[in-house]
Amino acid sequence: TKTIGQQYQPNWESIDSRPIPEWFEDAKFGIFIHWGVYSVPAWAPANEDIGVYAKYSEWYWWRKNEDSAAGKLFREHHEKVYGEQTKYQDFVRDFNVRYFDPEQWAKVFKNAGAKYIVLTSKHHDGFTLWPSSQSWNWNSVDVGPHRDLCGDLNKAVKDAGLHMGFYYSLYEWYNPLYKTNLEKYVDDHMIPQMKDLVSRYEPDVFWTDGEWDHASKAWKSEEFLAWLYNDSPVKNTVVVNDRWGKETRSVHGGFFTTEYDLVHDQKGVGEISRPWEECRGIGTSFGYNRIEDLDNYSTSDELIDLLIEKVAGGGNLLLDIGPTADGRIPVIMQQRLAEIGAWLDVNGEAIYGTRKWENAPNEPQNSTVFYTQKGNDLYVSITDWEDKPITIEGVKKVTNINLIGYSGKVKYTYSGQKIVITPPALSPATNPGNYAWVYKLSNAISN
Ligand code: FUL
Repeated sequence: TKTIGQQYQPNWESIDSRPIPEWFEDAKFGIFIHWGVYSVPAWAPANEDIGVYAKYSEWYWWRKNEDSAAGKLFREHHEKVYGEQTKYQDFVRDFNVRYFDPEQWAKVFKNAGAKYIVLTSKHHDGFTLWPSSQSWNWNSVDVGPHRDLCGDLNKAVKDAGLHMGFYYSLYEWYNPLYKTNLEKYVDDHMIPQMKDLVSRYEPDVFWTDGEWDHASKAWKSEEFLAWLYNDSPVKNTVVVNDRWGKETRSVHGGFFTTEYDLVHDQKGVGEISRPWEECRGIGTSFGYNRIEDLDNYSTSDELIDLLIEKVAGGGNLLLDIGPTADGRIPVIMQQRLAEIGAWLDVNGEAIYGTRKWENAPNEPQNSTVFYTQKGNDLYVSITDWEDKPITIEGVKKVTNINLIGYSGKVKYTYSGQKIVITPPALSPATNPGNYAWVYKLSNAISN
């Protein structure tokens, strides 16, 4: 079997044999950031019945030119607010990031309990958040903020002790070279940009996207990954996803991705055998959408349950935030992150460094009981408190059961590999927290 740090060949068989650095599976919770020129109009028809993708505000430029029901809504909005003459490129003037404070952002992320960050270095509009010489006059140093946003956040996030990563879109909607000469685009634009990003900022996650127009051969993904794994400064730590060509999702690359629970492949999430990661926004968009209100946002309770559910299924959660064009993380997003962090402060041991419990029963869709394991210990997370007994089957005679954060004793019975827990009567003074509760079953698992 292969180990990290050995030589890989530029073909999928070899690339796929590289183990995914363990830090990623242990991390469980990351924060995704969609931030760019689209944060200026910051709009999508969140409340229309138009499907998941048409509610993404970062697609503004494309949608406004699209001949579709969603396109019509974007156009109407654009013409009404900005006038037909206003071009998407004009928005860059207002992408001023005036209040962007990378240390404050990093503090928010750290307090949220996130272990890694993924920032859009370049979305499908081609605008780069670093001074890319391949993206002359369409990057955040030449125009708009006049700041190296990738560099500034990279430093703050790493100083806070978190892993830093970049999202990078392979394709660009309106780059003339992309349309007319794909090979030249890949050789002279895309690959140099990717190598530049990796060499400058040494990210631990390289999260590609926008791969669907072409097969991985055309993108030269295998060559790039061989370079990344053999010769780059992050060859021992870097983790990548599965978006490397129209045939690669849930098939090739590093961890598999789902997005608002959608899987872009032939197999489906149930059969996923590699580490995987679900990404989604707190609301219906990745980029900031100014028309979303409280009804569009998931509650802290829902987000904590989502994290528990994904981790119990063996996955990570990459929860997205959309900062504003003037560089602020909307306070409601900060509040959600803070509550997740407060819950993790108490219950994090049931999340970080755990793995899916292989003996977990097939619970129904609406189950409120979730399992993770670490060593010989089993964690049972309850997303809705109920006073009735909880039965867990297929376990050894445990040495102890406790409710994390609660100092009282937990009563249980054991017989025939079956444990029945009687939930303690919690009072406001003894309740360890809100939203979800975790029983730790010490030595419930035999190896
Ligand atoms: C998608 C993109 O098209 C969305 O805009 C977003 O970046 C999401 C994470 O990936 O495929």
